[in-house]
Amino acid sequence: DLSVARRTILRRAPFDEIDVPVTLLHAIEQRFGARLTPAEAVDRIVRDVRERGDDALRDWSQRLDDYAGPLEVPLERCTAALASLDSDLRGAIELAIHELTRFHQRQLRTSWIEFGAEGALGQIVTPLQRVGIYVPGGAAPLPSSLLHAAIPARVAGVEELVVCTPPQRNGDVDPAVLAAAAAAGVARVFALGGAQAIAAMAYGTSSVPRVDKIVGPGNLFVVLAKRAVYGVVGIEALPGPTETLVIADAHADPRLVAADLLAQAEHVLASAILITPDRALAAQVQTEAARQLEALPEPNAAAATAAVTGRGGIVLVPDLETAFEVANEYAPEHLCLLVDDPWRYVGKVRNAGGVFLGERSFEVLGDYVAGPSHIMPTGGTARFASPVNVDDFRKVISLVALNDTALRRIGPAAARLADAEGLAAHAAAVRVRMELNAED
Ligand code: HSO
Ligand code: ZN
Repeated sequence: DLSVARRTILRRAPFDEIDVPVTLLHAIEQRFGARLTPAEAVDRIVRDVRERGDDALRDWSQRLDDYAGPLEVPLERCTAALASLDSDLRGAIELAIHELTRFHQRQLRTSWIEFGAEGALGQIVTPLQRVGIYVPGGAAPLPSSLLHAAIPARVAGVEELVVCTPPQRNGDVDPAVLAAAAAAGVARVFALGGAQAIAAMAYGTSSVPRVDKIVGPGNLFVVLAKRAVYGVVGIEALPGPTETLVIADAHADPRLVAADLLAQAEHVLASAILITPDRALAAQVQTEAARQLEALPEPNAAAATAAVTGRGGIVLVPDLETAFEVANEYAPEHLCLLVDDPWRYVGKVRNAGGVFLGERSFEVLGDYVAGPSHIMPTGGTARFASPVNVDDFRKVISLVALNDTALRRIGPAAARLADAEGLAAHAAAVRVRMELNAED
């Protein structure tokens, strides 16, 4: 029911109120000798890394990740990981890189300079020099997330990519992540996770270089740390748990609807929601989802169950018109249209990270090989934010090269505005030139 749904599954918990692993809170309590909120703990970790650099990094890695190995993973280990990768997987990574490259090349904006009688105006579009990519690790390392940040950055022309990814329990870094780093041309990889990794890239330490911008998803600590260092360094967003919203009508195949919901639902803390005007479809999807859940291994099945029951579900609406209204309000990361003739509805979409049209164009393709980056705005931020794209890695420098002709036309207005603001030196800087002009 729609009004109930609006108060429950369509109303997300704020990103900083989601579950935190008890073990992590416990480790923090031990280290600080006090019960801190995650945000307070993150602030202290960030300050500590800023003040003590590498020593702080080693301390926190030891305490929170139980890791005492070297901070940096030598590039030779990445190239070796790529060389010894199963050839199918290597081919898949190469295909993903190819499609990501092709898509992002189409996004490139150009610099422009317009010359005229008054001189020239323009903009120089220029890449960021050094970018840090956080790649989630631990229980669920995602090499594809490395590619979906690194390739748009490479296409943008970023000189140096630095990756931080947490060490696993056995002290190793996931070999597929290392291989992806080598394939994507990453310059340096650090076995470093959590808030300490974000602080290291933001401030720089003896081992970890300071970057211009940090991108990529992570757990709550990572996201809180990105928020804490924003301003010292750029960030692309505060990525929260992933979410998908499927709009389906009577034409949809319940097996595919259920498959797409579960595919997204198996991510940590995900939400998966179906909106449909068709009661019969809703019932079939429910049966199908239960059947498909049984075929899933653990811990995926448990995660998926929580996502479709606790944080997601099925919302019945009177018609498709209402479905799109609700979807725009919710502003999902992924909006999947399993309806007859989906192109008819594209114009109705106002808020979504990505739109997937039709049964053969589903989100899992987008997660890996379709072309756009799968790092998309979550938590309703699709109201104002975009997926990771080439412009995240480039900036504009404005170019002003005017002559006396321009000065004669626009100078007096500048002087007048300066007078109005009481900025006498500004006004004088204009008038001294107008006087020089008058002398010639
Ligand atoms: N669906 C996730 C991305 C991902 N899926 C990575 C698999 N690997 C968030 O868009
Ligand atoms: Zn996914």
